[in-house]
Amino acid sequence: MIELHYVATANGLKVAIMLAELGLPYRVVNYDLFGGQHLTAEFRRINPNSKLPAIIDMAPADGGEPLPVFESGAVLMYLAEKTGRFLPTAPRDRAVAQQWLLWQMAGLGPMHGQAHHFVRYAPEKIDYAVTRYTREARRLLNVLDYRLSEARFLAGDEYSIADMAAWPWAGGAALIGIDIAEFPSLARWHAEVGARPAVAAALAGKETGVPPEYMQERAQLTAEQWANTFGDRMHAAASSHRADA
Ligand SMILES: N[C@@H](CCC(=O)N[C@@H](CS)C(=O)NCC(=O)O)C(=O)O
Repeated sequence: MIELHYVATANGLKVAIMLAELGLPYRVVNYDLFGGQHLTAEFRRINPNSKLPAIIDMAPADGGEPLPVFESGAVLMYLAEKTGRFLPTAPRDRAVAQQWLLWQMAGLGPMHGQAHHFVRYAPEKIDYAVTRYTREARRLLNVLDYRLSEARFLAGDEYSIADMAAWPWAGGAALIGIDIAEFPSLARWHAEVGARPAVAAALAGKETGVPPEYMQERAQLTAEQWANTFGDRMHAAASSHRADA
């Protein structure tokens, strides 16, 4: 049994997709990010970085105590290794899958994340930041389009955790004003992956589906919601282990 600590953002969806693909039994613990439910000492013991998603494997292969894993890319790799699925085994193919997974984690996700922040969440419109990050977001979609013009999936012929990681971020580009129809190979791949029953199930699931408040083009946050996600309360959680904090 896997416990999924979850919010239905792009990073959360990656793991919901993987769990649906695997058909493993899992239990979802949903968090209200804007309400600050992720800022507790209890959740910090699961993820010291106080971000979602994370999992706890209640029955790890070594038979030891429940194992928490955080960082969505590490969670995908952990589940792939646990089950022997969705990560190629041949060294060459595995290297290709891992490089695209890490490219998503280090590039596509963080840069699109900044674009979403400055386009959708920043209380003031800062032209330089909007331009800098939406241009970079578009550049990364071009990289994805190029790769998918030469291969069916990111790792090659096989659908893998690299696709699961990149897919929710590519789809979210609409919210920062980018239409992925501009990128023909990316759009072809996006439709093919999106048609997988597990992907549809993760997107629409009772506990994993995306609520409309996460889809707002321009988010309206109260001061308290702001403090919980981008402001003082979120920062204070990182030093909460020290008496002087
Ligand atoms: N690199 C991390 C990013 C996790 C992350 O930033 N999660 C967001 C939701 S997508 C979050 O928990 N935000 C809450 C906050 O920043 O307080 C991963 O891929 O797991």
